[in-house]
Amino acid sequence: MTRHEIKIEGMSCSGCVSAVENVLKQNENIYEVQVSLEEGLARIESDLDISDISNLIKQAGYEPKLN
Ligand SMILES: [Cu+2]
Repeated sequence: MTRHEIKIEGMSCSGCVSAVENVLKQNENIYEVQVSLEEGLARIESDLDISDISNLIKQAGYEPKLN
């Protein structure tokens, strides 16, 4: 299990946070999700690759920013 911090663009309200959290929490290989609207940041504990997590965030309609 790895801890990831992923910057996310496009979140503007708590509904956006919920949308991102929900799509991530539905994945059985993601164990912990904390999304901060203020920081535009998701903190995730998961067995998934960062690219797989990014795709889930895109599916929710937001743009992950990888360094
Ligand atoms: Cu919103």
